Amino acid sequence: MTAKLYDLERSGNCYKVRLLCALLSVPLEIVPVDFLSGAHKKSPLIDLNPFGEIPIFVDGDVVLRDSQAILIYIARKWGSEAWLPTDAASLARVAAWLMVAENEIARGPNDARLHDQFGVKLDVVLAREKAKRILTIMDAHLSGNDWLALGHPTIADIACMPYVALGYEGGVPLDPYPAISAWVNRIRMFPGFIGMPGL
Ligand SMILES: N[C@@H](CCC(=O)N[C@@H](CS)C(=O)NCC(=O)O)C(=O)O
Repeated sequence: MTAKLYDLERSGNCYKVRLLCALLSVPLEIVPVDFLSGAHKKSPLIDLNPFGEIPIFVDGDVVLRDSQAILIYIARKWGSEAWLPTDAASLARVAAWLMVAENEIARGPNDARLHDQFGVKLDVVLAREKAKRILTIMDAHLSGNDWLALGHPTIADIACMPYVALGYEGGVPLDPYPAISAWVNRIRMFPGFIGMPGL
């Protein structure tokens, strides 16, 4: 049975899932969600995810919310050990960057874009400050490393890339961060890479 993704085209969180599935050639049924009319806050979607958010991923009996959790599932089920290693230290290093996607990146460049592109009311000055803080750390890290967590690409790179690359839509362009720009370009070169609007 083909896995199903409840999706919004301009969502970086949904895009991460589409991207990993494309890279691993996992067939995916895309179910567009009428986000503007709040379909994700109503039945039947709210029954699948009481948090009222997308992406939602359904693979048979398995119903998952949260893009990072979904990447873990896809990598473990369809990917090689490389995308999500099982040894303790490597797994923890990948997890640490998944947390950055969920925290510093979500509250930095993602929030700035939500404000500018979707009119979400939030403190955009603070979001841009947070964005600059995490982008500075990432740029320094990527100056000496090709990939975020390990010496090869992992789901950490897939989880962190979209909102960093889309930051310019929230007034946080990548021009001051050459190592991040080079990393985004390396990801673009993956066989099977797909983009999304703005990226
Ligand atoms: N931690 C979740 C966040 C998901 C999320 O914020 N999704 C947005 C779309 S990109 C959403 O559905 N927002 C609905 C809302 O906040 O009301 C993930 O990584 O999937």
